[in-house]
Parts: sequence; structure tokens; C-alpha cells
Amino acid sequence: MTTIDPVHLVGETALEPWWRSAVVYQVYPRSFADSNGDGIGDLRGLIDRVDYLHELGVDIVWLSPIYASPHDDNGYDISDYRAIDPTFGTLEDFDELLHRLHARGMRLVMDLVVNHTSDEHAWFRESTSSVDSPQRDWYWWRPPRPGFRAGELGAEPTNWGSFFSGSTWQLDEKSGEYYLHLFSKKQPDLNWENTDVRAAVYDMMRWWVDRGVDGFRMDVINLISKDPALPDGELSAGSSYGDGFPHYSAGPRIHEFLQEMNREVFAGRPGVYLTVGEMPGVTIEQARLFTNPERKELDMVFQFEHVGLDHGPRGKWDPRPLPPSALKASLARWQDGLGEVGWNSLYWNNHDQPRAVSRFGDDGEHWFESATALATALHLQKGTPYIYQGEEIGMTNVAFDSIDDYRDIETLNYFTEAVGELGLDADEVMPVLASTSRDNARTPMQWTAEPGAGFSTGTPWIGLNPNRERINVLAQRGVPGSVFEYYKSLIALRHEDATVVHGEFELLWPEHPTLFAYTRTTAAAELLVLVNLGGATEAFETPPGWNGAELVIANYSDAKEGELRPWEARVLRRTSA
Ligand code: ISL
Ligand code: CA
Repeated sequence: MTTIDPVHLVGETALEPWWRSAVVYQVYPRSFADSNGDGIGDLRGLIDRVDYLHELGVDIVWLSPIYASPHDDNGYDISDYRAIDPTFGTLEDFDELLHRLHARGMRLVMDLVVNHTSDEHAWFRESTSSVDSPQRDWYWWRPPRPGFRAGELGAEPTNWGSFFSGSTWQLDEKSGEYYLHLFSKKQPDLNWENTDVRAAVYDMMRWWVDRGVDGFRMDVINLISKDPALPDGELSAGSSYGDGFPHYSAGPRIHEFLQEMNREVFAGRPGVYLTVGEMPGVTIEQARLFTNPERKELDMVFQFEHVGLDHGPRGKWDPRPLPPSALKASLARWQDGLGEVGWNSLYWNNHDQPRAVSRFGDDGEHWFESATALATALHLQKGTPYIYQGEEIGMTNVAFDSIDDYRDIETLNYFTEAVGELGLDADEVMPVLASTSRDNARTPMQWTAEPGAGFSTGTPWIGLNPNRERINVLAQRGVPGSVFEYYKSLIALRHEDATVVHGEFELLWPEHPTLFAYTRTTAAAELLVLVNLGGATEAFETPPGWNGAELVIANYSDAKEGELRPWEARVLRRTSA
């Protein structure tokens, strides 16, 4: 078994956490690899692919939820935090996976979903059993709005709208009270104001830490502290719900809770674990606080600014074209904002986002070039890069043409609302789903060109992308000039070149509409990153001193001085000797 040092020496003096030079790979288990032909990916399937991940070169696996769950939201609704869902396997399988990863020098980060539980969790069952239950206060129970009868429209305790359509309140007929659910009604929100709730969560986290896990990705962790007064949100034109976000996000006790969690779970073992908080709507100012090492809250956060730029006034279901200049300005702002004090997590994709090559790139004519250009733009930044399964082979959006093909609760709820209350035509809604639905990220991993794509010998739980015949691991692994080999080189580069890890970021040509260019600088060396985020050839003037510099990586086999072709990416190095 390879030993892995929690911290390693940087330069002469400073100790720095291991995850700063690491690359993370996210596995969405249900769609990764199915070992028993039931059509659903599982732990055994993942165990069989550990060597694949090792070959790619990633350091950490972030595993989306595998806990016991009724799967209303594909496992983000947990009914038992200490059990593996039988769909995915057993605790023995889990231990074996952990052992295999550690033996290969890789680490495992669990998904921690503690803003809410499933309504089938024992805690919620007990909480619902009686208004006098000692666990009643573990969730957010409220009587109907004064002047309204339970169940009547308008009786909801606040006017907030759920992330998954409809109200955030569900009536419990038995008690005549409502419970809060920011997501589906099968995902009741835990009341973090209650000390016992927090103690139970920390206890559960310690249980996994004792089992050997290396950290946690924390689901919507900025939502755990709410304004206990639960005020109504502002109403915006065209919406029947108020905006509760300012009242349930980054609430008054958020920093206190995260510091407490850090103390209670990781105390005495700083730098050993990786913590990354998923934080929709987080601002740079907040992120600087959350990720400042001195405050002992989180190592890094997932921010959402760059994946919200193509949302229109009515949000994600109202997509608008995205000028590359807006994208590069946003990325550069975060590089600058967290460069000195905090730490960035870098991602294009996850299980909630459409596929990057379809969304920000060109999944047609310039598929290879744009997949690798986007990869270069991201991986050369300062921060910890995250790769979502299939991204390393350039998987694309699926664009199902029938609503029956979709599985995601967010998508299905929205469709019902759109063709119902909103009165839209199904024909208008389908193209929107095709470009924005979370299911674009959830079609099975394409291992081979076979009918089951090497994912399953049975019928997959969600349809495969027909382009598996062209885009698959078998066609790329070990094949020079493939997206897979390009990702492998980028990962290796981060491990080999300290400038990629530590270099200061500086944006060049901020005004240029499509060329994303930046430098990364340390005392010893400097990198120049040039990426064309568009499909036309662009001329540029080589910055002074860079003519004839060493070429580190490029996605075209030849380079023309002063010109970047469609989606061309090029990285140069010079040393200060
Ligand atoms: O996916 C989104 C928009 O399409 C987000 O609003 C998403 O719901 C939000 O980022 C929170 O995501 C996380 O928590 C959800 C779960 O459905 C997501 O899969 C998870 O990543 C509730 O647990
Ligand atoms: Ca299976």
C-alpha cells in the first residue's frame, strides 16, 4: 500500500495541504459503470475502473451519494447516512473501493448532503410522528400563515419558491403544519439551529472519517443557516413566488456552523482532509471568508457565477447566448478575488450542469478543438480542477426529443409547470430542456461503441447518447491526439510544474472578445496560456519576450506565430534564469 503524506514541504519552510496540487474526478455512480446488468451503475463497476482513473492520473475521486435513499433526487435524498444503498452495493464493496484507491495513491471524497434528509429518514419520521416529538424541532415546522386555513392557497408560511418548482412548504395533514423543503418535498430541510441536529451530523461525519474517507464535498452547504424569522421574499414580475434566497442563504450563523463542524470533525488533523462546499449564489466576498485558511471553515467552494452567465432573467430555463468575453471576465475576477487569501475550485461540469463542450464550446465541427481548448483554459488556472466523468473524452449533451426520456426531478417538475401554469407549448419547452437539463450530464459513461456503451449489459436507467459510437473511452485511451490523452497531459503538467499550482494569475487582453490569455508567474518561471474561445481565426501580437519560448502543450499539431485558429490552445513556458 502506497503511503500518502497529508502535507508536503513547499520550498524551504511552508507546509501546504496536499490538495493544492491535486486534480479531482467526480463519479456519478448511477451513470458510471454497471457491474450486474440491472442498468444502474454501482460500486463494483467503479472498483473495476480504478485502474482507468489511475491511468488518467487523477488524485481524488469525489463520489456522488451512494447512501440509502428512495432516489427521488438520485441519492441527494438520504434515508440512512450510514448505509450503502443496495442499488450500489454494500459497505464491504465500499471498503474495498477505498482500499483500492488508497493502494493506488488516490483519495476518496464523499458527498455530504446535510441541508436536508429524505422524508424517509428515521429522523424525519420521528419528527412527523407528533408535534410533541423530541425531534419535532429537527426540521422547520410552521403553522399556516395567520388568517389562512391549512391547505388553502396562500396559507404557506412563506412565499418562497422551491428550486424544483412550486412552494418550499408541504402540508402535513395530520398536524396541520407545514415543513420546509428548499428542494423536493421528499427533501425536508434540517433545522441547524438545533444543537442535537448538528451533533448528529458531526457524529455521522466522524463515522466516515474513521472508516478512512479523505474529505467531503458538501451539498448546498451555504443554505444550512437560515434567518430563523423566515421572512417572505421579494416578488418579481411574472413569478408567483417570492425570492427567499437572501433569507436562507449564508444566514447569520453560517460561519459559526462551519467552524464548529471543522473543530468537531477534523480537529487536531489539519491538512489531512479535503473540504469543498457547494455554494450556489456565493459571492467573491463571502468565498474569501469561507476559504481563508486562518478561519478554519472550508478548503474551497464551488461558486456558480460562470455557470449562470447564460441564464436569462427567468433563470436557467430561460437561456441566452453567452459572449466568451463575459466568461473570461468572470473567471478572471474569481482568480483575482481568491488569489491571495482563499483558494478556487475550477470546474466546467458536474452532474447538475449541461456538458461543457456543448454549452461553451462547439460539439460539431470543432468538437476536439473546443473540448481541449476549454480544458486548457480551466486547468492552467490557479485552484483545484474538477473533472466530471465523461468530460475527459469530450462527452456532449444528449438532447432527448421526448419528455419520456428525461429522468431528472428538476426537469420533470419544470416541464409540468411550464406546460401547466405557465401555459407554454411543449414544442417551445423541449429545446430548452435539450440545452439545459441536468440529464445531459447523466447519460451513461461511454466506455465502448457497443449498444450498452460498455456501461451495462442491461437496459440503462436513462438513455445512452447515440454518439457513443464515435465518442468513447476505447476509441481514445492510449490514442495520441485524443481528448483523453490531452486531459492526461494537463493533469500530468499540474503534477510536474509548480508554476501551474502556485503561479500568480494575470489576465492579458481583457478587452479581446474571444481570446482568453493569461500568465502564471512564480519567481522561477512563467507560463503564457493562449486560448481561442471562438470558431474564427484570430490574430494576436505575441507579448514581449515570448517569441521562441518553449511550447508546453497545444491542441493543434503545428503553431503559427501571431495567430490562433478556431478553438486553438497553446501554453508556453519561460524561466527567469
Ligand atoms: O441544479 C441546479 C440548477 O439546475 C441547482 O439549482 C442545484 O439544484 C443546486 O446547485 C444544488 O445542487 C445540489 O443539491 C441538490 C441536488 O439536486 C443537486 O444534484 C446537488 O448537486 C439538492 O440536494
Ligand atoms: Ca448495477
